[in-house]
Amino acid sequence: MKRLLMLNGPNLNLLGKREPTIYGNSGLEEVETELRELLDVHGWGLSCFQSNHEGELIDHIHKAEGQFEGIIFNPAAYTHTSVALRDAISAISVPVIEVHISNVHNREPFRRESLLAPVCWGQIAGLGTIGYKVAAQAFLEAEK
Ligand code: DHK
Repeated sequence: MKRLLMLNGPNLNLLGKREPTIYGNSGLEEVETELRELLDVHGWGLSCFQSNHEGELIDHIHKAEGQFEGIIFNPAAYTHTSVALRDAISAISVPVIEVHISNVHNREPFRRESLLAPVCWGQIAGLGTIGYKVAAQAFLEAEK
């Protein structure tokens, strides 16, 4: 069975409660369930992992090698700071799509830079939690 990994970084465990005007009202579990349902229709599986710790995200990226067709990754604040996550993505051959719920380009200037986007297949920002589904759709299309 083809499978995707959805990774979410720091503070995204608070999705739905955290700054809802920016990140929306849906909780992470709800987003995961909807994504699982979408993939299920196509016969694909989904694994999900959220962590507030950089090293745990790195470990999951390493372990993804050979296990998944793609990774949907919202690195949250690590997007703008983490050379270690960038190196982890570069170290594996599984394609990664970086997802941001908010439009990082119309917020504080420090959110405009992503250290990870240059080593990802693509980046989605500003579509709310729909962005995770758009990323899944891209992997489904690419594997047709
Ligand atoms: C989530 C965060 O937690 C921020 O640190 C990023 C991203 C943006 C998002 O839009 O999903 O800057």
